[in-house]
Amino acid sequence: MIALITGATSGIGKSTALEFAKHGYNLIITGRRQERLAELKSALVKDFKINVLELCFDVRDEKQVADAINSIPSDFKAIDVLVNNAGLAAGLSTIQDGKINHWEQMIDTNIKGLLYVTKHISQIMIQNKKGHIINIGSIAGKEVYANGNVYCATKHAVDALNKGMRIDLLPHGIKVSAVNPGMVETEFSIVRFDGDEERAKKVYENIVPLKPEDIAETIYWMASRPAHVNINDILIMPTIQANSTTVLR
Ligand code: NDP
Ligand code: 8X3
Repeated sequence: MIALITGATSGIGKSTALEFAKHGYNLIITGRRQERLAELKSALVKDFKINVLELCFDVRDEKQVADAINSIPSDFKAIDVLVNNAGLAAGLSTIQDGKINHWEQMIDTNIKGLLYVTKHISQIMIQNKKGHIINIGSIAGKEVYANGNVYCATKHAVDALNKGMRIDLLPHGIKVSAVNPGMVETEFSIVRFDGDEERAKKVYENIVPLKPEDIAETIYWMASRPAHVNINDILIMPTIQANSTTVLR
């Protein structure tokens, strides 16, 4: 079995790579940070004796996506699972004060990047007559919170695309699912606040957030249901979080 995981250099994607490796999957791991991909590859090969292909590319660049996917050798082409995980929030501010470059980064990564990868990989899955696409959305794709405007919009788009892809790929026997997490402690908030680690730390202060492993286990569980079962959508929250804004601290 083969899984391709985007954004495997950190957080949820990295934990998902470890979870699938634990269950014997061979992996295609992707991200922009080459060194991290190389480190993860050697750890996975050493610890789990699986085959790993690293593909270093930026999901925002359609040519890079196409070239990387076209370079996949035939022994890695029978992709069973695609985890569309690469994504980010950039900034947290009102619409009137939002930074255009933050908006473009989120739209280009979370929507367009996910689309580019999906287009190319779904074509391979259609040829193979099998596959499962698991999209990582968010509670931000189900609700909108103050200052979350554009990030929430991109995750609402992922929610819509998850539903749309499921319709389009139904005749080809390809499953489409989404995992929508609440707060997960990863590098997410460091990225959101442009590297401000102190501010990021405060997001998770005095709470027990989800761990990336919790999401990874859920993704693997979805992927390992019997052939006749598809989990369309899961919303998974830390126990201390009732919705986007109600958090017990
Ligand atoms: P991290 O910042 O820890 O990981 C993000 C991953 O995405 C990294 O591996 C990064 O790799 C990759 N990535 C980002 N931009 C690009 C790009 N342009 N091209 C290729 N890869 C990219 O955050 P998380 O693990 O938390 O985030 C993973 C997903 O989970 C995201 O879609 C996020 O929106 C979603 N999510 C996160 C939640 C949270 O609270 N943490 C809650 C709900 C959803 P690299 O930098 O090497 O390119
Ligand atoms: C990440 C969760 O609540 O910061 O998608 O938007 S939240």
